[in-house]
Amino acid sequence: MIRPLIAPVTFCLAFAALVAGAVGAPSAAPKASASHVVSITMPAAVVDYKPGANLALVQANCAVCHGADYVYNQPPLTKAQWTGEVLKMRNAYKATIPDDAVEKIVEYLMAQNGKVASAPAPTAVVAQSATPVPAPAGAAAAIVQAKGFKFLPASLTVAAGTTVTFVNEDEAQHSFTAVDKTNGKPNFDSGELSKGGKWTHVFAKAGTYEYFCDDHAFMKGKIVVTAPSS
Ligand code: HEC
Ligand SMILES: [Cu+2]
Repeated sequence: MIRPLIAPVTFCLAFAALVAGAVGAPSAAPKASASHVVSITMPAAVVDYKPGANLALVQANCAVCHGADYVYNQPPLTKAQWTGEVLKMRNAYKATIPDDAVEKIVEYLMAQNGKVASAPAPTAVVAQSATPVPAPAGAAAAIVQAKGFKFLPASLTVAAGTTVTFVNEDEAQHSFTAVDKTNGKPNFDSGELSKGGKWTHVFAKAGTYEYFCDDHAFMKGKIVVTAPSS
């Protein structure tokens, strides 16, 4: 459903030509190859990221590999889908995006090309407005990782209504499993996730949810869900 573009191919060719030019330069005909290199510079006319909150983070983390057209050519995506895209860049394409940048980048992407989920949007269904609008409170997203046989962050506090994405970054399988102590039933359970596997859960009700890994009982974490502020 998501169509990639051909930009990376162009980029790779241009890059290869640049490298070839640079390698050739010292030995043979320096002047000729120098002008050759200039003629190969990448077209700067690719689509730019538009102004908005956290723009700098996006430029620093996303512009390395491809242009902003990748973002603007998508249909509007929901917050969960944008979070998935950013995590995919990291898991599948090895983008080095710091954990604390993911949520902010997703905020930016939502403001640029986001689809507000039609489900429980409490107050403002922020319609297409020219100026970027901060995501409505209550439709927030957060991420928890299983990494190095630990949950990161081990304790996460979110407002009710937040979608939490659980991601396994380890080679080993992990699960995110919470059991209701009063009746022994699962509060939530991601099931086994392999490396790169992710699972999302919407925390609708306030409360403290302690969870563990089914395979590694020493892995423990908790999600504290606070009542909606409205
Ligand atoms: C390490 C390189 C790299 C970085 C950094 C990177 N991407 Fe990508 N991105 C890719 C590759 C590779 C593709 C797939 C290209 C293809 O198939 O033509 C892609 C594709 C996409 C697509 C198209 C949909 C899809 O899933 O294929 C979107 C949207 C996207 N990237 C957004 C982003 C955003 C937002 C960031 C910054 C948070 C980012 N990318 C950072 C490498 C990267
Ligand atoms: Cu585990």
